Amino acid sequence: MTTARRYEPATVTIKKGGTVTFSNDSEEPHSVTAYEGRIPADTRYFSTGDFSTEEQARDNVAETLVQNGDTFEITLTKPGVYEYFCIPHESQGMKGEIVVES
Ligand SMILES: [Cu+2]
Repeated sequence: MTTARRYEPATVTIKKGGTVTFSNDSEEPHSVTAYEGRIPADTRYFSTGDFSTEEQARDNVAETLVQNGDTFEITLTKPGVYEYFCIPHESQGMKGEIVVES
């Protein structure tokens, strides 16, 4: 997560069972929040703040925020594409995706 309000890189490809670590290298807080309809079916929803639905995450923005210097890790076991966004900066295009290969 960068000062340009972007995830860098915006697309990451991993093998199933792999882990992605997000690091906030900017001065302002960001979230990593999955789009509920844009992750593989029958997959556990994820968002920073440990919310189980996108609506809950959006309703509790303050609890989703990752501060400067902090990290968030996610391990994904199901192949597919996982699209996510930053709640405060979604409208500015702060979005990314994780591609999990089988
Ligand atoms: Cu952000």
